[in-house]
Amino acid sequence: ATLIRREDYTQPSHWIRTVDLSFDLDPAKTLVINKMTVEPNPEQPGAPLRLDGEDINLTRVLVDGEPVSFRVENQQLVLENLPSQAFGLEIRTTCAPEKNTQLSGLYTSSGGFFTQCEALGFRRITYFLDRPDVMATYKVTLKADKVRFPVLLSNGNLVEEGSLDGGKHYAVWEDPHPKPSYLFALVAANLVRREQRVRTRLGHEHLLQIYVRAGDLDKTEHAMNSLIASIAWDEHTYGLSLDLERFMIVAVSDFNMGAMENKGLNIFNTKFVLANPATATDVDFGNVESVVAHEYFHNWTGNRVTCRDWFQLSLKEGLTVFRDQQFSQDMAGSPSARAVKRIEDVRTLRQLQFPEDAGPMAHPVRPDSYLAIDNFYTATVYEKGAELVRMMHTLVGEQGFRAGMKLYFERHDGQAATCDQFAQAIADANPGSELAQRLDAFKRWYSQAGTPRVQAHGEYNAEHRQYTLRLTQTCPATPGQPSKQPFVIPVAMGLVAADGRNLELHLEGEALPRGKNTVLVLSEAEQVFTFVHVPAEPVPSLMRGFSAPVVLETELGDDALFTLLQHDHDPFNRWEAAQKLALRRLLRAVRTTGQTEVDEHFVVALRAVLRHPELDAAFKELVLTLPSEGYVAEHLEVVDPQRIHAARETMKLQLAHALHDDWVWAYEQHADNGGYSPDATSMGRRALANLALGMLCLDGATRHNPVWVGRTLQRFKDATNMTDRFGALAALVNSHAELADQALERFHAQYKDEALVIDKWFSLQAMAPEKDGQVFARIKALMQHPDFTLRTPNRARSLLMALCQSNPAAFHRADAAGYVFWADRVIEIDGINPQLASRLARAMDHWRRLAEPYRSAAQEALKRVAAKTDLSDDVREIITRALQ
Ligand code: HT7
Ligand code: ZN
Repeated sequence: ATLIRREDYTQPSHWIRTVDLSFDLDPAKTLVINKMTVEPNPEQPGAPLRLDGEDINLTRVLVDGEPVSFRVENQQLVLENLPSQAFGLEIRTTCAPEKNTQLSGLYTSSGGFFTQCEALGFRRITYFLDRPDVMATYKVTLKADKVRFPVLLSNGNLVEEGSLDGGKHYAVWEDPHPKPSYLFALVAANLVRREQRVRTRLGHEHLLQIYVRAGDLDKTEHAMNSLIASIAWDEHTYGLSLDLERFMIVAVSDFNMGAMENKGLNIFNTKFVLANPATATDVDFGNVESVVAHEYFHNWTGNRVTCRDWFQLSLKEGLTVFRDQQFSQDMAGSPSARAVKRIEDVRTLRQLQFPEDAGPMAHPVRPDSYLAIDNFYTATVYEKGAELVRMMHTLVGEQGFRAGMKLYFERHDGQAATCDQFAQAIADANPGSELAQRLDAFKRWYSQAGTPRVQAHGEYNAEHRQYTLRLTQTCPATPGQPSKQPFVIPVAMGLVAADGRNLELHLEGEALPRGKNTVLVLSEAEQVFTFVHVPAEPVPSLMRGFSAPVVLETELGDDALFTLLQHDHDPFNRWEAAQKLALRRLLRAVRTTGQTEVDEHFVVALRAVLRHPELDAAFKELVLTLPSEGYVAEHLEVVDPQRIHAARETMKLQLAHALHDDWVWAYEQHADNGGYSPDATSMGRRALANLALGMLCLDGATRHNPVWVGRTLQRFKDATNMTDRFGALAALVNSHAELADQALERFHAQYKDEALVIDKWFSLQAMAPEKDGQVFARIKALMQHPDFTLRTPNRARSLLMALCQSNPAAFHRADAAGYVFWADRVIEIDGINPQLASRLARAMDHWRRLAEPYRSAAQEALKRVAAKTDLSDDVREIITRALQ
């Protein structure tokens, strides 16, 4: 395995312009004939052609129809003395899809054939220049048994189909758009479809199709609606239209990630396409909407303009996440629902990306090197990458950003581009903007890893009615980057008076006030901003809407936070104030007695939010949900997962007691029993009702009061949709109520044939709050359940990721059993599916910050995995970094 470095990028020795691929599909032995037209790159005359290949058997190589000499070295087919002009190259190989448990390349799932080529899967299908800057047009012929594989799909347009001898049939597909190999796809399976013809604003007709297994057709309506909404949104928002006559989505149950944006033939993990009210929760509905949109938006940001090399991954992923977040906000509608979506996105960033930036896997949004690129499909590249785009948007404004996108496509449509070129286009379209003025400094966000800290210190001068805000920034060292240069940080902010007024913002030296909300740009290590005509000492509301991916270290006391919670115009900062108040109390408990004591002031403030006549239910649910154990850990130098768990569980229980009557009120007001609709308001009501039920059930179970536990079981039985049924089940399981086992059994029996629901059943049990080791014991027992398998990633994740990533108190055990279990599973899964194994391996990223005895035991487990000589590059890279 060799380390690949960004600075080593060179153009390919040759360009491949056309590809004519033919597949004779057989699960045991598929024959692939690949006929290419190849042009030498004039920049590298006479260079040999090195084609990538992995786990395939080479049977023939012809140049312009003639056999030639070749050699295979380091998984590359090397051809020398090639013609100096364009030539034809034909390569025949075979592969064994049914043996492909890695799910990269061509594999079988539920008896059908599917492909996954990003990032390096195409080389597992045929020898190729498997890199994103080599773009070709493809013609694909598929041959397969007609009965077993009645549906034959590939990218582009169907140009021919028919029957063949021996019970086979064939289909020929042509994709007119040049594309990199990672966007190639084929499907051959027994599927049914929902389809719809749509006419866009420009008057073009398109055929939209969603292919699923026969029993799943009734779960495709939401995905179809989401696709139609995405098409309309991209046309309306960015003037980007669908450039294909036919756009297909196919669902597959064995898939390493969420979905894949193959040109015109998106392949989806079933989890992110199938949803109906009876089997999917509101969260699932939201995920389907955003993943369908995400993959569709890639058609422009990723496919029409792709990445020059894999270091530029965030060019397509960060931008497309930003676009899907914008879309989901627009779909949510009201300002309050938009804020809820923003809070959820920030919560995800903090839960996944902040820890990544603070650990051994910290890397810039545009990484500098990798061993296995699959390890860099990270929260940093995706979620932090989206925050970078969002900051550009903030610095140039809505219209400026659209102009920047327009220029980006004018310049780079049909090309393989870089992150620098994207930022340049946005800046060039907005000359004079804060971004254009500081572009070089802004681009440090792409090259410097780590989460910057912003400290704010405010002083009010009553005599001069001035408020001075001193902002400073620092950034912790990350692997390979001991010191950092200042970042360009947009600080959206306002000033809130103690009586709740949001004040006019008038900066010293400026002729006019800026209104009640403005953006300061912090670009130095320290800057001072002076506000004039400030009538009374204000509370600063900083980083409104989370305007930059930083940690704001506030000096605000509880009273100031209570003021923001009550009065801030910015809903994000209202929520943030509540989080800070809870976090402060949790940290105090963890650092001292281990037990929280919630004070009356805090309870009163939460009650005021819960009972507020105007706030939305969804927002209330977010405010009343305590920071996660992982988020608390982020704020500690030495982490004792058991202490954090105890502190958070105690606080939850105290809030369950203290707000009992309020929870009853909230439940009764919001627990509708009417028809299901996946709109933001109804989802918010269900979320709050379920939170309230969880608290009431916890209170009841702890006090041995059967009333609410019994009502919860009844609700579980009577529920008319999965959100409510699962919410009630979760309330029983999470409170360790005696009735929980009975409900779990019933749930399993009811949904035994619904794989995605059974995944939920596993993960609910794996994520239950640990109590006396019962949860860990149950997870081990569930590994033996007849429905459990490590071969289907969704199922494996439902138990293992749930334990190792999402249930710190069950995982980090004083007897080290969690770590032993982790090491065994990483090794076992690595032999099946290295991508899945390396995701699980990351559960130990933060072992160095653990308190003893966890730290030493974790290190021992890591060393045991490292000692295996036959680890995949994927797992080796993660383990090596962790131990460095
Ligand atoms: N662009 C897609 C990435 C992806 C992927 C990467 C590695 C291995 C398997 C994979 N499946 C999909 C998904 C996306 O971001 O849209
Ligand atoms: Zn993507």
